[in-house]
Amino acid sequence: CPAPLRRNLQLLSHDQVELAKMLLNEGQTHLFEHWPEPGVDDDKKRSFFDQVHRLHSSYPGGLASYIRNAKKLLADSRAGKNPYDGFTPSVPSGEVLTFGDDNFVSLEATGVKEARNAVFVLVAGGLGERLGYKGIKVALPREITSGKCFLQHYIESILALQEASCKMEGECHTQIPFVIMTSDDTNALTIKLLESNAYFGMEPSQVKILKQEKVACLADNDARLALDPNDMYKIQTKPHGHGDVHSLLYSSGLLEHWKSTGRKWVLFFQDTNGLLFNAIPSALGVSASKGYNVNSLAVPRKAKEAIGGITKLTHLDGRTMVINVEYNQLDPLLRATGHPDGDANCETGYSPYPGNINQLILELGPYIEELKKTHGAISEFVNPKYTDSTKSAFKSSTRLECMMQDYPKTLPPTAKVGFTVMDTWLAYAPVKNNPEDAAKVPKGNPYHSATSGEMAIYRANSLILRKASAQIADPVIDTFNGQEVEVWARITWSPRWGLTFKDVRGKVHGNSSVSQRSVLVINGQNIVLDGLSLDGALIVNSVDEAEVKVTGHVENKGWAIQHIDHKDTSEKEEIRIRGFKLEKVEQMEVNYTEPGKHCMSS
Ligand code: UGB
Repeated sequence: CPAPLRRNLQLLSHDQVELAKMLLNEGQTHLFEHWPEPGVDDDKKRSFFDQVHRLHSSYPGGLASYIRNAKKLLADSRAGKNPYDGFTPSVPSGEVLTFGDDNFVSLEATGVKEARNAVFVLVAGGLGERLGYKGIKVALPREITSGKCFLQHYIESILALQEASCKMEGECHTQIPFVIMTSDDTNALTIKLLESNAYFGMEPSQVKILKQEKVACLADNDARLALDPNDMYKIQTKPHGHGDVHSLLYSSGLLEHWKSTGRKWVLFFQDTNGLLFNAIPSALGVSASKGYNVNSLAVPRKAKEAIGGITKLTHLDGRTMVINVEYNQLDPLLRATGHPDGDANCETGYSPYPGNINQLILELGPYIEELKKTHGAISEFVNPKYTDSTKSAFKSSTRLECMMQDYPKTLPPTAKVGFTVMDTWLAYAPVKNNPEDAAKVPKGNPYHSATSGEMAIYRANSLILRKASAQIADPVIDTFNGQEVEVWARITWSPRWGLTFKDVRGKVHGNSSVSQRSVLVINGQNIVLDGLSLDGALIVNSVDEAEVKVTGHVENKGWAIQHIDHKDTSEKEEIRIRGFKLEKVEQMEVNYTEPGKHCMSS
């Protein structure tokens, strides 16, 4: 025991002394070397142990395990050990769905039926450093035509699934649980967003917030914990990654509770994919019909795109697994195993490895069994930035990280691990990159920006309506914030209107048309487009009990798209990162507040 600590022992409780012993056993003497005599900074010394206690209790196996894991991973990293040593990658086979065909429609029906046995988990602890947005990402408008934020859209989608699923099964009391994983960076703002919007219509008791703790930073190859340069009684911490969601769910006791209430599926999703719920019903249908313990959603991936590749890995000893290989590791792995071009597109123009969109559907029973063994610990990695090639010192402190999609790594070979590939236009349009970085994305690769994320929603809705045989005009090409995108009619609807393709098909008749400059907002469940010819802006709102037929020719000046620059600080940040805003010149807005049949004809 170093002398400065020994002199202060009287200040510490029994539990704190035990924590101190653990730290000393793990080579952390330096944490106490600067401690002054008792009487100086005593409160700070105690609060140091409060933090140590938090770091210890929030990591599976405690802080000693964290330090030991770190020592091993740092030694491997220094030795240049490849985490995929002994594994050969190959292209896996999975379910490939075609939007709108009979198989898709039937899987959607199965998925909606299963939804009442599901729970949803949103990982929203990331600050979105790549996007550079100051607020929380789930508060960003998904699109600015309706102005609804991502969180509102997710909640409305879950409620729409709940309602449709219960209706199918002839019951009305099931509430689909919704968990949001936050972090210190996002927790308060997420709660504020929910509370100030009455949980967007969800029962507050349906929503559970689980806050992930950061992990201790590591100062050197011996895994000595880094002290905060501004506070020598504080260990520096950084986020551990979205993989924390598994240990948090395990320690929360929620999994057992869900099991006891008949839940069967846990669906994980990320913070800013505005198209995701187009894919949920059919993907859940795949999980149920194939009996998958793990089902990852995937889309065709452009080589070098910053999304992981789903890969089959075969070890020299015969083991195989189908797993996400992260984007920064796929290229070196391929090069090291006889593919001199590395991560490259094949003749289809895409990488042969489907892109992981980090939407996972896990079967609850096997998930609980696995977590009983691992307590939710996920295989970790470390990514230190070394000062030079001797790899003996770091430029800045590092930490262990983990990813939620690495969950299958510990599963036995008997586990049924599959994946489902869908069209990108239907299922994936995340908002991750700031305008400057997006503008530098090589031509043909997705921007993953606020601009492309919003335009993708109009495109998807237009293509869905086209498939339902409405006549939707071709898009025009325009450039916003240096990104060339297709601009389709600004069509948006509430999730209860168009939850599945079958729903949309039943509400759109072939004789309806929408011009490219139009805006169409549909808010209500029983609204049917029948003989509508739209050239302008139309907003239709209705209560559930109303049945509204929308017909006739609607023409007005509509809403114009105005270019703005992302550097124009006179515009709000959530608007200028898109590079455009809407000038609402003229529109027709109709509200049906009374039950019964109505016909909207201009
Ligand atoms: N997140 C947390 O909740 N906590 C954390 O500590 C960190 C993040 P990023 P990333 O689909 O586009 C992932 O940063 O990690 C949340 C997959 O790894 O947006 O670079 C955060 O709030 C990759 O394989 O993504 O890449 C957000 O909701 C690929 O699938 C989510 O985790 C890629 O996403 C993802 O965080 C993708």
